[in-house]
Amino acid sequence: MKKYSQEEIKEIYNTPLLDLVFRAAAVHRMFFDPTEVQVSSLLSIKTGGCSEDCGYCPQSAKYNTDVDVHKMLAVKDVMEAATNAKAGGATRMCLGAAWREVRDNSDFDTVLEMVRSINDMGMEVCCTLGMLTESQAKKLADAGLYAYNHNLDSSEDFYKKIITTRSYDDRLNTIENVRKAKVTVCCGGIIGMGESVDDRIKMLYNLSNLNPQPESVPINALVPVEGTPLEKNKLVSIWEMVRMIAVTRIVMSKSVVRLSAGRTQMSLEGQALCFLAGANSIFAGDKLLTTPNPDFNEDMKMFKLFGLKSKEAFKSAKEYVSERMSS
Ligand code: SAM
Ligand code: DTB
Ligand code: SF4
Repeated sequence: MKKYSQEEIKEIYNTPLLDLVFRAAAVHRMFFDPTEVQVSSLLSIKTGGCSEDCGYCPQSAKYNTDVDVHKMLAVKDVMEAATNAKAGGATRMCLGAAWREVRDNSDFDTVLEMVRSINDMGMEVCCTLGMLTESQAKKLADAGLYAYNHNLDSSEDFYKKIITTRSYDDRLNTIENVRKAKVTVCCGGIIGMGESVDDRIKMLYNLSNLNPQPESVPINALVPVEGTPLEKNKLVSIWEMVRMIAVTRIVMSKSVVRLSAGRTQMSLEGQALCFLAGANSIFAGDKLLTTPNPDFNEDMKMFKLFGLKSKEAFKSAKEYVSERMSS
């Protein structure tokens, strides 16, 4: 896999937009069927009251937002959500908890049970629970976890301006623990927080130089939420989103690139350009963790209009998890 320097990534980033999309679309076709989009469903299993101060996040206890704080959901409610998501064509169930880090307590045991049950249903399971130790990552792997989401979110310098309660190195450390447990890595970032183009380039450099590269890369457009420090941020322009997706596709050509938060702010035409530029995954369902997402039926109409289909996946996911368990 070619590794790009920061200068090279900058040069790619600054390519005239339509040339850039053309180039990214060509790379996309070398490694993927461009008609297939992997559909994930996202569920918040523990909402709000988080001790971190991530400036973008409505779930931080430091900000006064409209989010209803909720303790852990019951396993049966999560199973019901997973069953509905699978029936709708989702192949991955992503469970999010507003935790700074995982603690070895009964809530974690419940998460492990959720992971086991969803894996048994034949869906890929992804968790995003904050920081993890190596032994916690191993426990999740043994329960059948397919992927762990932990984003770098921005450059190291900009990160310090957005979050003070943990460091970039803490993030990298958790990613390393996930790797050691042989769970696949889902790691990306957000644009629209007030970062510079150089911050975006540095983030893409850091992501693409993880070894191995993350299997999936979510690109989120900030959803500005009232009560958070970034509530007044201007919505990110679709052209910046298309550019970001295209560069991500070129520098991490074998990774699944997820057009993540912010789709309710985008037109169909804008999303079409994102798919053309190499996005090949979305979150479906009318809610992300706490903020709205497009209606599921509208997304299916969009797929039909664009000639896209939900990727069947999982064949290899179940194999991957069982091979890992026996190795
Ligand atoms: N607590 C865990 C953590 O911080 O890793 C997991 C949940 S956290 C909500 C997962 C990711 O959601 C963040 O890393 C960030 O990229 C994204 N996110 C959170 N709030 C967002 C917002 N308002 N707009 C766009 N993306 C957001
Ligand atoms: C990611 O990168 N985006 C998703 C997922 N990983 C967990 C979360 C988006 C959250 C948007 C704000 C919210 O709904 O609370
Ligand atoms: Fe907590 Fe994660 Fe939100 Fe940060 S992004 S406040 S760690 S839930």
